[in-house]
Amino acid sequence: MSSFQEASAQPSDRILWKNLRIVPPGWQSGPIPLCDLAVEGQRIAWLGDAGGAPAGFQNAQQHDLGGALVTPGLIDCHTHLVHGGQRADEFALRLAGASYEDIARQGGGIVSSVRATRAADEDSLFQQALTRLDALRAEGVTAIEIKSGYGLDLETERKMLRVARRLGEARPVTVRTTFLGAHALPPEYTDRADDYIDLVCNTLLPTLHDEGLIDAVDVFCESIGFSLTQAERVLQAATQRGLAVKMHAEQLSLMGGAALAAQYGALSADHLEWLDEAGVQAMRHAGMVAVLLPGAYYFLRDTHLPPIDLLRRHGVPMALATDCNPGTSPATSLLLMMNMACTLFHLTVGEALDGVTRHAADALGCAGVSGRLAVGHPADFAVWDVDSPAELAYWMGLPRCRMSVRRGSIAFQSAR
Ligand code: DI6
Ligand code: FE
Repeated sequence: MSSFQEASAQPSDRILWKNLRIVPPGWQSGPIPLCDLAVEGQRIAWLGDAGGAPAGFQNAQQHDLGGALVTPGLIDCHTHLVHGGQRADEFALRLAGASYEDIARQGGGIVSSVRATRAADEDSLFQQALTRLDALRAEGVTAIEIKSGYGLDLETERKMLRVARRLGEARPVTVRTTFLGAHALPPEYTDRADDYIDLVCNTLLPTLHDEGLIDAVDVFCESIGFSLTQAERVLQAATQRGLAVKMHAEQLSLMGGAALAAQYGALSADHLEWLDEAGVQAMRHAGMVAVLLPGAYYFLRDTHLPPIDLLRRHGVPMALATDCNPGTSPATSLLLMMNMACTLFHLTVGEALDGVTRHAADALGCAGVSGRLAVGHPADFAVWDVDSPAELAYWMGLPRCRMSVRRGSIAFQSAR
């Protein structure tokens, strides 16, 4: 894998990518015309009919893609990629009948990952996360959001966010960090949730933001997480500092978190299995993205579907993400999430593809990523060894990504 770093160190100034077929947004069916794509530095400089590039690119370095399908680089817009250890034993307990909430209330669940994350040193956390990141990158991922939230104290939240930043330096991938201090109540604050929210708002958030470690702020608003009132305090503290906000909302019950997030101009509300029509409308009016996490739905054997038809009807864009985390979605395949979104949530292939490209970019506030292939946008794209875009959501595990390009340079190349 280290060869990619070398390959991407210096973007060649001008490159002409020839004979590709760019899957259009919202693809339904039908043939896709051949085109060429010219890159200058890190951005797309020209896009058009095969053979029609401006004279200035005719002598540029050229790569013939032989008619391959190309999509924007995939974007995983909701992950807990950095965490210590794993929770396979808890999975076994759930198979034997315990519920996720039971386990959380008995001191397992998120808090057991907090213990493991606190105990791990920074390099070990980095190595564990790097393995997961490389699995995602091998499927065309060029941008990823990474949350904190398994530290729940200053030192460990800082360690997690530093690891997230380091991952973005070690690999050619855009990393956006999200501070999720309000993920769970740390054991030392048992029965003192409001005091912990004080710590989050008055110490953790301002300190880590001043250290340049936070791009956005998230809250787990849930019966086993934080109340609406507590969540609102975190949103206030974040927006007062000009930080973008988002929320884990309506995953296990309808609490009104999505509507609250809308009042604060959130980028997204995520999970949303129990979202109602009022929440959908609030999200629409606030211009939010609905981030769907089919891996968690599947792994918890949930049966309560998110309101896909309401989201469609009200025009709320739907993004998809892995939610990669040790408790509810130990998933490192965004393509598998597309498959699950189609089979479990009844998304179309075009919706699933938009969900891991342009809508995922919007869920990140677009900062540095676009999820769209257009002139002036970052040259982030993935090249696929498939005949039809439907194959991207069809295979369950077959490696199909030939290569990815991020900011104009090759970021991943398959060994095939
Ligand atoms: N929702 C989730 O799906 C994860 N966090 C959250 O707020 C689960 C985290 C875990 O179980 O470790
Ligand atoms: Fe999550």
